[in-house]
Amino acid sequence: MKTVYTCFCTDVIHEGHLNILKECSKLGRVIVGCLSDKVLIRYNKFPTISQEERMKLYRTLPGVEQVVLQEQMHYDDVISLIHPDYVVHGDNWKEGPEKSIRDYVEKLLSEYGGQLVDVPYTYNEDVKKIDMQLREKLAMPEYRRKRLRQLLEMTPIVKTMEAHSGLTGLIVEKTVVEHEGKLDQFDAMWVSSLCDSTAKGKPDIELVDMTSRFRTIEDITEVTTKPIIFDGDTGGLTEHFVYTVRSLERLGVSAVIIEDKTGLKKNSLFGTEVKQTQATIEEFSDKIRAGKKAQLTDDFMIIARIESLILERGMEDALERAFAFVKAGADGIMIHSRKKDPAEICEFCDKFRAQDPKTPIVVVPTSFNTITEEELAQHGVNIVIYANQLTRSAFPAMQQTAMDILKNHRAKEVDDRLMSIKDIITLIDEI
Ligand code: SPV
Ligand code: MG
Repeated sequence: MKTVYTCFCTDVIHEGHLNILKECSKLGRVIVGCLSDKVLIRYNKFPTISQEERMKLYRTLPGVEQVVLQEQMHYDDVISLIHPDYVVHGDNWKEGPEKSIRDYVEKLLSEYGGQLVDVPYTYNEDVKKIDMQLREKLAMPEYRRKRLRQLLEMTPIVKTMEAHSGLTGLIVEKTVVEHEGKLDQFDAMWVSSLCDSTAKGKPDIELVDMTSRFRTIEDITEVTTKPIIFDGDTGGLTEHFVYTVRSLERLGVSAVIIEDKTGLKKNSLFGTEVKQTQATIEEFSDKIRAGKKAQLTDDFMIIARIESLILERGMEDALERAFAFVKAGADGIMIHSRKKDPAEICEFCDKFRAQDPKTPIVVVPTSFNTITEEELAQHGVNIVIYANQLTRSAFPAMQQTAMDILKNHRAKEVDDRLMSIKDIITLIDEI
């Protein structure tokens, strides 16, 4: 009897999966792989049920003899363990970013005479509807809100990219890259005060009011499913912050980060070039405590951002604040720096981790941009935020186009570097 292996990464079984199993059964005894959560979040969409529940589900399917956990995107683990005569997969992976995985599996199989079978992918209305229902489920506030905490359990580093509109939200949601044979994507979105304000042509001084910031969140949630970390600036007055917490929870936001400043807030990247005042430990701890008390769900996180390194108050001050804010109930700590050298961030993380092995650490490597995600994770960082790079890449491109059209008195000269009309009119999926 030949051994047949197929890998599933779905939460819901539809006709397409049953068809694959039928084809598998014709070839031999069927082993189904369940792609682990850790790999699934890089490869495909976020699971709505746990890997244990998925394994249980796959065991109930017709013709399935065994279910194993697949912990590598490349199939190395399962292929060396099972040595299947056949690997069966839908033919949709012959194109797009998944193609490199298909090619790799084919190579692995050819080393011992195994065979790859591509089954025609089942495209029909029912399959499309199930896919859409799953996406809609992930977009619901109760699913989206808890997803950040789930990610913190699943992955060593939550990769977060800024979004300030429906369109930038879509970029963070949909961008999947294939690099060195592996797929990758962002885990979460950062609704930056800097980029949200800049998109509205306003300075980053808490001038754009919460109603307007919530409107931005809604624009993003309407077209995406990934979790949102909201830049709450100073959190405003404590009496106002408690309402902000409730509103954010209701919108399905996963976390708010508030910074320990008081008075007129300026962007941290100005550092000491402008007047900025840090709140006292007591004042800020009170705000955290009030926010935590107001919060209604267990999912939501209030993350305390420490500005001591930005304001050159020293490492000891930063650490003292971090421990105090955790004691006041903060669910995470964000430490910021505007130095090019990541040394002070690493020193903070190492010293914090020596005393607190668990509380999530967030960093925003805008200035210290040479350090990699992996290196940050080695220092105990859990969430990395790319806070403004989409805005900073779009602005010069648009400005150059405006200048070139003015210079040439027509648009022909800029056309080659623009997205095609066909691509722009079909960019947004219609329901
Ligand atoms: C933002 O993105 O608005 C931030 C991060 O708060 S920073 O601009 O680096 O202060
Ligand atoms: Mg900000």
